[in-house]
Amino acid sequence: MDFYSNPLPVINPSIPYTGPIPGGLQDGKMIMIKGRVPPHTNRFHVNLHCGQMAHHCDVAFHFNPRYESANYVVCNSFENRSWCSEERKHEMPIQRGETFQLLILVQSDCYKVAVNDKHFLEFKHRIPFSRVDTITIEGQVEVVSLSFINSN
Ligand code: 9QG
Repeated sequence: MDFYSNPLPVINPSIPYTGPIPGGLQDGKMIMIKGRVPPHTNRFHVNLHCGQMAHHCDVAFHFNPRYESANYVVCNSFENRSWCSEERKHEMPIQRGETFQLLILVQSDCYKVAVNDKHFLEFKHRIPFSRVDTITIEGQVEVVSLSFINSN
């Protein structure tokens, strides 16, 4: 991996954050988010969007930790202005009040998500990842850095 081919990370973005994914997505590309979840968070999400009008375009991947009576993670896509079928995982690797590192790895058939260097879930592509060009991070979360790591 060539260090110099990776764009500079986004440092301490204010949330909500919307910004471009430099170079778009390819098989092997990684998005790394380092941050902290405040002690009283309810939920936050990371969206990989197809287009820059964040709330008006398709979302290829919605990753949404929820802290309710039970803690769980919702994954979904948003297509033609509607949410599609949710995939829920009743496990929470990101604890309230703690720092975390979230890694989204693009593979040919799915997004693979690891938290704190441990594999957490996969989300099969419903929308071709070649359409994704924008990332949004919203909700009750603090982000220290957002990095894009190219596959070569
Ligand atoms: O609730 O579920 C994911 O399937 C919806 C939420 C929605 C998503 C969706 O309201 O929240 O998490 O844009 C939204 O409203 C997001 C933040 C059935």
